[in-house]
Amino acid sequence: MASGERLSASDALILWEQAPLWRLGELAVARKRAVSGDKVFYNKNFHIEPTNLCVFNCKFCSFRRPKGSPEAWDMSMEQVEELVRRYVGSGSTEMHIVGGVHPEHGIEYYCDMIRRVKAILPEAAVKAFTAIELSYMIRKAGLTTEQGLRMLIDAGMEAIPGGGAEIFDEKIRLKICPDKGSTAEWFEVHDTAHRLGIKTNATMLYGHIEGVEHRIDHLLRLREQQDKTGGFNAFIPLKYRNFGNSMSEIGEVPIVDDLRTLAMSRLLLDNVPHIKAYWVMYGKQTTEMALAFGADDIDGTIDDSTKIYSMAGADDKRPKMSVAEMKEMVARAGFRAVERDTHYNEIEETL
Ligand code: V47
Repeated sequence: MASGERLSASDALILWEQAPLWRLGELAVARKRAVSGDKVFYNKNFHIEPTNLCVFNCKFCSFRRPKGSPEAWDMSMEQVEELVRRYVGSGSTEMHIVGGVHPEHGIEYYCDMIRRVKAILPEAAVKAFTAIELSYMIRKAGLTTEQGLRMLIDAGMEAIPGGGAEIFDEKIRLKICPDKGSTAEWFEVHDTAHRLGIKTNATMLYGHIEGVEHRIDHLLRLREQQDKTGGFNAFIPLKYRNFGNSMSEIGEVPIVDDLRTLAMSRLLLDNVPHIKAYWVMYGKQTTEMALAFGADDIDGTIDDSTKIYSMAGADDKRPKMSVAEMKEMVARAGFRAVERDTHYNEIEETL
């Protein structure tokens, strides 16, 4: 590493398991500084989660409800529009649309949804649908991945979030989400999007039954993809939260494991510019610490618009963070908060 060589799987394992925590932080922050200096990015965003009905039944998921459950929801198009109207004039630059994989809706429905939300808030980018949702709607329509993505892009989709990656190792994936779209499908969607000029994010669900070697394998598969297409904007490690799902007997990993995972993500993914500490999932205190371990993005204002993590046991039941609060957090960690849009263009502060 000191010689500028890329980390191999075996070196990464040694570093991950044996390096002192402070040293990992030091190495990761040095890498972060080389990429983004003293900046830590945030955005003004909100989520739309149109439904928690889902054709898949992932064991780690606390969000899904079966049809007929009193806790299931399935928003109408009018309800989606009503939600978006609340943000007119708010300065939001991103709408993050993700939900369950609905059994009935087709790709036309999702194109219509994108067109309608864009008509209400044209200044906000649509970052929409995990690769698993995309793959399902595109296959259902009998289209190739390229044809399907082109339709959604024409409707106004500008970026793709990182969800659905879970863990790429096929054996572990089969145990935690046996009926979900495969690793190959996830890569097929991201690879095609990159080739069409659409930037995407990538995630990794860690801290359940996988080992460090599976996390390294996951990160190296992403590094290889990034070498080919360069289309990943950000990587987001997602800590498994154990409330209210069918793997609840598995405990949650300690915070030091989160910090090592963040630092190792920064060091292994030497070709991915941004490492995001998603504050909704970590909670605010761990997110502040994450900035000492190579993260340069904390995600956004959220405005109490996502339920995936509160339903899985995250501390904030109604997650929202003001710009002032984000700036204070970043300053306490010794960095400078910079507002960005979905494409990481910096947004100048208006006084
Ligand atoms: O794919 C579900 C994860 C993801 C649990 O791209 C869980 O900017 C932990 O991908 N414990 C969806 N994680 C969320 C996601 C995301 C979030 C924020 C920003 C971006 C981005 C992407 O949530 C799922 C799954 O990996 N998840 N259940 C759970 N119990």
